Order: sequence, then C-alpha cells, then structure tokens
Amino acid sequence: MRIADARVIVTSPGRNFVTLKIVTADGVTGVGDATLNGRELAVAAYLTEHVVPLLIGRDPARIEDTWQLLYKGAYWRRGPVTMSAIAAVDTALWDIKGKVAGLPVYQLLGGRSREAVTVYGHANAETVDDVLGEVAHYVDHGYRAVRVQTGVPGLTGVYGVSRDPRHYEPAGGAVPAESVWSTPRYLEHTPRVFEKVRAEFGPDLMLLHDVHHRLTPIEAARLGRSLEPYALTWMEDPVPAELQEGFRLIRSHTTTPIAVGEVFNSIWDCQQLITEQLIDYVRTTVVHAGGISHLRRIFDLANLYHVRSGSHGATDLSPVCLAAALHVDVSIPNFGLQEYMAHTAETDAVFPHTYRFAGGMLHPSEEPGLGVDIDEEAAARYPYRAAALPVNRLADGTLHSW
Ligand code: EZ4
Ligand code: CO
Repeated sequence: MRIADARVIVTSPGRNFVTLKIVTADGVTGVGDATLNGRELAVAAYLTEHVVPLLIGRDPARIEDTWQLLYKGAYWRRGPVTMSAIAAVDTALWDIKGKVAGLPVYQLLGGRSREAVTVYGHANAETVDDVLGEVAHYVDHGYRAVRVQTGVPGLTGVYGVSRDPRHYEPAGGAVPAESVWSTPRYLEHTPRVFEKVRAEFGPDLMLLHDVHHRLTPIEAARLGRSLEPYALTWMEDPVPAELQEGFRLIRSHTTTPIAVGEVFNSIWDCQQLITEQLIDYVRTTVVHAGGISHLRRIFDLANLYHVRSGSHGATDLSPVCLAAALHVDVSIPNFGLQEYMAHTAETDAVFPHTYRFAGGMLHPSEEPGLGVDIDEEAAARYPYRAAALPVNRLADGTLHSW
C-alpha cells in the first residue's frame, strides 16, 4: 500500500485548526491534528512545503521509519513547529493502521488498562462566589476533578477567566491583547479561593489550578505551601520550565504536586524533570509532542519515575487530537488525568467523532482507527482568521510570561 495524497486543511469553526489528511492508493484515509495556537500557518507551510512531498509514494504502514525520516532527516531537530508537523503525520498513520487492522488504535497500543479516561473540567469566574457556582456545575455533570481559576482583585484579564465560562479561548485578534500582572496580588488571593472551594465541596473532589508560568521557583514554593491545606491534585506550570533544575527548589519546599509540559515538544524537554522526580504529572500532548509514537516514549520514561500523564486538552487541541489522546490515555499503565474542555457545536460538526463523555469520563471510540474525521465541506465554510495569544505585562510595562 502507498500514500497517494496528503492534504493540509486549515479551518476556523470559531477558532483555527490545522489538520493533515493522508489518503492511501486504495482509499483509506487518516487524520492528524497539527494546530499550534497563534502560529497555525507556520505548521501548515512546514507540512505543505517540506513534509507532504516526502509522504507521497511511501508505505503508510511504516510509522516508526516515517517518524525517524521526518525527525532525523530534517537535520534541524525539535521545536514546536517541526514536532507538531511530525505529530500530524504520525497520528494520521496510526489512524490508517487501525482502519487497515479493523481495530481501534488503543488495541494496537496494548489494549485497555482502564475502563475509561477520567477528565477534569474548567470552572472559572471573576469572583470567588461565582466560581463556587461553576464548580457546582461540573460536579452536577459528574466530574470528579475540576480546575479552578478566578480573577484577582485589582487585575483585569487574568488568565483562565472567560466571558463564556464553558468555552475558554485566550486567542483574540490579529494583534495580541495585553493584560497586567501582579505576583503579590495573585499570591495573596489564590489560597483564599481554594479555602472556600475545599470547604464547600469537601475532601473527595480533585482540585487543580493553572499558574500558567507566572512565578519564580521561590514564589512557586510559597504558593505550593499556602495551598497544602486544600490538598490540590496539582498546581500546573508554576514556573517557565526551560530551567528544569529550577524545580528542585520548589520541590524542596512543598508537597503540592506539580504538573508541567503543555508547551513541551520532545522527551528532552522533560528528561530531567522526570528522572529527578521533580514533577508528578507530565502534560505533553499528541499534537505538540511528536504524535502518538513519541508521546508513548515520554509516558514510558515517566512511568519509571512515578510520574503520571496529565495531558493538555484545551479547546485549541482539536477533536482529532482529543480522539488520539484518549487511545493513549486508556492504554498506558501510568495515566493520571486528561484535561477536557468541550469543543463548540461548530467545531464538533467539522470534526465528526465517536468518543463520548459520560460520568466524568471520556470513552474512546470503538471504531477502527481513531474514530474521528474532518468534514472537508463543512471545514471550507470557515476560513482562517489570524488570532494571537495575549501578552502579559507588569504595572511598569515589563513583559512577563503570559
Ligand atoms: O493557555 O491552550 O491548561 N491549559 C492552558 C491553555 C493554554 C492554551 C494555549 O493555546 O494552559 O489554556
Ligand atoms: Co495550562
């Protein structure tokens, strides 16, 4: 069997998505997500100009060899653009392999290690009182784990708080929006939020919080300590993680578990964090970390060091990525949690799928392959619109991590 065609489809049903569709000579198709929020067209061009010409005529069964060709063969290694492009090819080839075998992809990965995939939802609101109502909404819908984000008094446009509470979308217009940040105000406010949430919902609900790369290690240590009474499941991205050894300092001060990795694109980005046991959950994803093949390598390494998976699953990861993530999540021994933010109805219509939510869990598709597709006619109705992620500044104008 040979690859006859590969198409890059850019569509914007409310937000931008880049999808690769590979077609074999006998008409089997496979899809892979290649969306990199705010930098979509860089990946689309990388695929169209540099990857698609290499795919035509290749044997789609050779997933590993194709991965190595695209990784080693580019000479230039790693990076979010390259690794998202490789991810899309890898994911589409697993989809094809599943369809050819007549099996859902999780069966090719060793079969089920659990019944379904426990997910966490995003409760967010400007005020603490309002966020209690949002947490209750998720609990009422069966969620066992909820991420909690609120506004911070005196700051506007704080990360994680949205106008439409059920569909958080940080990317805005073609030019980045700007928000103002204050670490002292955030550190003062956040423990008060979790004190109230824990008191209201009791000890069983798993609670999570995303710091979104805004602190230094010693500030993160203080936050982690101040949150210990409320027993969070994790604090996410407490500091920017280029300096992996910086996590030793956080670790030496607090028992609040740490989750990191949504912006990582290879095993090398988390090697030290994992092997020194500096984190508890690794948040790498199918789309940004080299596809199903590479993500499995990261999770296998993590398994040796008591680190569990906690994959990123915001709405910029398309239903194709989510479908693929569920096959990985349900099969690996060291699954932790899967982030889940339901896509809009428009997005779901462009990407028909057969995974489903029930009882706080996502159930992967039982169809051969990934169980997701792209409706190209529907996709064509939503042209690309430039949408940038925001930037963050301190009161004096200094650019801070967003
Ligand atoms: O800011 O996906 O945990 N989730 C997150 C997300 C990210 C966006 C960036 O594209 O941090 O909201
Ligand atoms: Co995050």
